[in-house]
Amino acid sequence: MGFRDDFLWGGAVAANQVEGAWNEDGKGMSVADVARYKKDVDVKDYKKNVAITTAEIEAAMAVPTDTNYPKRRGIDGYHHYQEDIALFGELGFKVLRFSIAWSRLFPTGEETEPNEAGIAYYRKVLAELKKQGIEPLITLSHYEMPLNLAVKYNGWADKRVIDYFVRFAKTCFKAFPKVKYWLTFNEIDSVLRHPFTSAGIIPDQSQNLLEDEYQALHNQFVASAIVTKLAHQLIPGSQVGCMLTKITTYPATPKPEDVLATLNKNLLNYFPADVQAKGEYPKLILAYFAKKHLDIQMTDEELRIIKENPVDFISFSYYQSMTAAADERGLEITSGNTVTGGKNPYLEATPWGWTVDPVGLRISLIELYDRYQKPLFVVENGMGTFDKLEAGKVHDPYRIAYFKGHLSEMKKAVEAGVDLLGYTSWAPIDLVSASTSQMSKRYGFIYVDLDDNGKGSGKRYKKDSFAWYQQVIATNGAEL
Ligand code: BGP
Repeated sequence: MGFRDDFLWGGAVAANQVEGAWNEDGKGMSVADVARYKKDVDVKDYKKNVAITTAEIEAAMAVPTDTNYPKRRGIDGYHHYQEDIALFGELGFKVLRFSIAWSRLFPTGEETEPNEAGIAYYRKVLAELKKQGIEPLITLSHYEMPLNLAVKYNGWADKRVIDYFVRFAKTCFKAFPKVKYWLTFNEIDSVLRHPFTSAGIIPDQSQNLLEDEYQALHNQFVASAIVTKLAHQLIPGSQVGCMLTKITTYPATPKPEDVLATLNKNLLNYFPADVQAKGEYPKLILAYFAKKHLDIQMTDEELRIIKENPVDFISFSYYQSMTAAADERGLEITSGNTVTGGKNPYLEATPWGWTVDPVGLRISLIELYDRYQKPLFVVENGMGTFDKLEAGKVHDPYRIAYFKGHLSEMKKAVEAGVDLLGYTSWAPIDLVSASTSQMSKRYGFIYVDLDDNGKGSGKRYKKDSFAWYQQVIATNGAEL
């Protein structure tokens, strides 16, 4: 028993990391457009890389160019979409996961009518995919809400943003009625890690940041449930998924306190998917809110909507595993109760310190399927590393080894009975890194000739891994 006959092999990208064209055809500024490439910050320092202040946002808004703001230019996918989709066709893709830039359709988020030029662009993308026989999987929100909503409302911390998002989603369902697969929020749990890019929360504007983060999450749960219902109504047969960051977490040692810390860490990691898949808040999370005096505004009506509209499938990203150990503050369900990031002596890591753990993917697939009993979709997995272009070639045996390992373990999970709809690698083409705004952290089977400062021809080259993945898809994963 291998992968199902209609297994959806493909790749995943996000508008803000690919498109560029940040101010073309009526697009408004998004939160991604103020993310800077920070030359002075250690590439491994994730927190510092994604941190932003009101002063930095204001300064960025005043900059009229894309200089030093790599997400404003991406890989110029906005103008290369035909060429890029043709390459995905050549790879044999069955599916392409991509996102729609909310600020292309609603420049400030508050308009009552969409920007037609934005809709026209995605219609062209969809037509191109159709030509190549590639099914679209659309993420509605992938780290790029209109900047205006962040500045004016402190993003998703404010319930009014729910209505703006619903208007955007409804516009998409009406404009693109043939699209069957949808995801609501990319890595929804990431609100707790990088509240600005994920939910438009500007930390120095929050009185109580933790409360705002959980309020934003709740508001996204409500929005997700409303648009799940809408998708089902407007596009019969459509399938809507949630999307979580899956970092397989092991106890740092068999010490019971470390095992307990791991359990608590996992409860917290899983809870957004619990709400979206089971339609209810886990009781332990509600107890945690009460204990921490987090006053999250949730109405009975909202809880009813969440209950009545669970997602159809569970999707997730998987890059790495980590270890958890108890710290001196004691053991309770909070993101601050564990020490993660400790070195796992059994695993190697990428230059960015991301552990390479194929078995961890199998563990996560089994854990998730057992927990939710719903179809799964791996919508991100890949290796971000340095590549070298020499005489038009990139030899990347390390990337082939990474994928080989992960796909072999994924296959074993399927053979164990996990219902898996598909797999989209992150990312089939080099793009701007979400956490560091770098180009040099490369993921693709296709090399893009641009450096961290935006210099280069922008030309696309097939890496050695291109032919390897092509073969995987052609044999439906029989040859890895
Ligand atoms: C996920 C995001 C992606 C992506 C990926 C790799 O968290 O959904 O947008 O970029 O991680 O991360 P990075 O680009 O920081 O290497």
